[in-house]
Amino acid sequence: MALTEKYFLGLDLSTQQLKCTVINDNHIIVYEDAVNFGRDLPEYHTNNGAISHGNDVVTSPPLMWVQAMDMLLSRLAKTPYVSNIMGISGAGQQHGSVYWAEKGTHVLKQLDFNKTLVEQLTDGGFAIEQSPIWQDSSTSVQCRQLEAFVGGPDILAQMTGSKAYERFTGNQIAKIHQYHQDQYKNTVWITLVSSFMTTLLLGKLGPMDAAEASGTNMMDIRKHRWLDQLLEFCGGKELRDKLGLQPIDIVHPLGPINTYYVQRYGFNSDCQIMPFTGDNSATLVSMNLRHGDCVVSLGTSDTVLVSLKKAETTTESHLMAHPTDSSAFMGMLCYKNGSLTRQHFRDIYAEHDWDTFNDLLTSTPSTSQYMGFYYWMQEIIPFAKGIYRFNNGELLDDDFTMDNNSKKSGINIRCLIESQFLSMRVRLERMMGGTTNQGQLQRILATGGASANHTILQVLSDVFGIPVYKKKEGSNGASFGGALLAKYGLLSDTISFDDMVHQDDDDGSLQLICEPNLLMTSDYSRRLDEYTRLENIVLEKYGL
Ligand code: ADP
Ligand code: XUL
Repeated sequence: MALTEKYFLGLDLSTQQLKCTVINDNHIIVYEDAVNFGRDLPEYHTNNGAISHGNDVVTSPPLMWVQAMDMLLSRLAKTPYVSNIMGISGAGQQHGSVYWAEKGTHVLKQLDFNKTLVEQLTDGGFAIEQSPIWQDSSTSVQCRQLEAFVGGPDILAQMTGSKAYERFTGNQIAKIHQYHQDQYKNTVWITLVSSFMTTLLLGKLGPMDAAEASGTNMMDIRKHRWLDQLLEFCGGKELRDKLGLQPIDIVHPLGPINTYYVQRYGFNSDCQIMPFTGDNSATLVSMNLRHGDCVVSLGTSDTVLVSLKKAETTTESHLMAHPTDSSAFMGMLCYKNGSLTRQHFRDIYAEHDWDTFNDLLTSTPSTSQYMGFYYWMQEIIPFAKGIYRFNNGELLDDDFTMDNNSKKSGINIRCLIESQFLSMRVRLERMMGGTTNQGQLQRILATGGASANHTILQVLSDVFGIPVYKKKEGSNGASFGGALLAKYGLLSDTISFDDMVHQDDDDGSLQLICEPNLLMTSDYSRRLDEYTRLENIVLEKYGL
C-alpha cells in the first residue's frame, strides 16, 4: 500500500525499553512498538535494563541499546509508514553517557547496510562497554569536589540549575577521568543517551540539546553554553573536544538520516533528524500543558515536571532548559524509588499482583498513626537509603508486625504510596514558593507505566487536592513527545511549538481520571509538618 501522508517518528530509549511512536500530520498515533531489554535481550544480563555492580554503581551496555535499535527498526521497516517518515526525534533516559572509541567513530562514517549496527559496533566500538546510567549514585566524592570548587551547592545550582547530583554526567565523567584513565584516553566522543541516538541516525556526532545538557552540572543554565571551567574540572582540558559541540536550544534539522537506514530499512532519504531530548523533557512536550498544570510521570523513576517562565534554583529540585522555549525552564523533582520500588513491595506484600496491591490499598484506611519512608534504593531527594516505619511518631524496628501483624501488608502499601506523594507535595510547594492546591496548581497530568493504575492515581489526587487527567491515547508520553518534536523541527522557522499543537484540543485529548476527596486532602495537609519532622529524624539519626 503506497501512502501519501507524512509521518513523524519518536523514539524513547528509556531504562527498561526502547519505544517508538509514529504520528501522522494531525498528531494521531498510527503505530507504537517497544523492545523490552529484560525480556527481548536477555543475553545482556540486565535486571530491568540495568546492571548493579555494588557500591552504588549501575550501568547499561550501549551495545544492548544498539541491538534494540536494530530490532525496532527492522520491525518498523515492515510497516507502510517507514518511507513516508519525514522527521525523527525522541528522547533518552537522562544523564547516562556513552563513550565512543575511535573504531566506533570510523564505523559510523562507513556503515555497511548488509550488516546490523550491532555487528559493526561490537568489539571495540565503545571505549567503555558499560555506560553509567541515572540509577548510579557512586560519585558522591566527585560531587563534593565540584561543589567545593565553585564555592558550594547553592552556587553550583545557580550556575547550572542543580547542585551536584551523583547521576549528573559531569560527576560521572569526573570519576572516569580520575580512576579509568586509559578508557578515558581511548574515548573520542562522549554522548548522552539522547545524543547517542542522533549520532547513530546521522552517522556522525550529534549535539546534546540544552534540556539534556542541563543534566550534566556543566552547562550555564541561562546561556545554554558549556562552562569551560567546569568542563575542565570534571574531565580535564580534553573534555571540550570529546563533547565536540555546544548544546543546541532550537529544534531544527541536524541533517538527513544516514543512507544506511535508507538502504537497509527503506527510510526516505529526505527524512530529517532533529535533536533528541531527555525523557522527562519529551514527556513535558507531549502533555501540551496549560497554566496551572503539572506532570507527574510514574515510570521507572517518578518525576514531577512544571513549565516555568521565571525561576529560582533550589538545592532539592532541578531547573532545566525548556525543550521547546529557549527562554523558559522545566522545573523537576526526580525520585529513584518509583515503579521498581512499588513493584518490589507488590511482590512482598501483594502476591506479585497489582489487583491485590490495589485491594490492599483501598481496604486500608488512611491514618496519621502510621508513616513510612521507603528508600529501597538510594534515594535522590532526600539522599537517603533504607526503610523506616513510624507508629505515632515512634520509629519501629519491624514492618508493623508487632503492631498490626494481620494488617501489615495493607499498612505498608498505603504508607508507601502516601509517602511517595507527600514527598512530591512538600517539595513542589517549596519549588513553587507556596501551596499547590490553592490556585497555583489546578490539574495533574499523569503519565508513565504506573499511571495505568487508577487506584494509585486516586491517592495522588487526594494528597494534592486537585484532579488527575491522563492522555486518552498512547501509552508512552516520551516517544509521543519525540514524534511531536520530529514534526516541529521541520516547522520551527515559521511557527512556535504552541501554535503547532494549538490544533490539538487539549481538553479533548485528556481524560479526567479522578477528582480529589477534599476531606482526605485536608487530612493530608495536616500531616505535612509531621511528615517533614519524621523525615528529618531519619536523615539526622542515620547521618545520611
Ligand atoms: P520507563 O519508560 O522508565 O522504562 P515505564 O513508564 O514504561 O518505564 O513504566 C514501567 C513501570 O510501570 C514498570 O516498572 C511497572 O512497575 C509499572 N506499571 C505497569 N503497570 C502498572 C500497574 N498496573 N500498576 C502500577 N505500576 C505499573
Ligand atoms: C531524571 C532522571 C530519570 C531518568 C530516567 O533526572 O534521572 O528520570 O531520566 O527516566
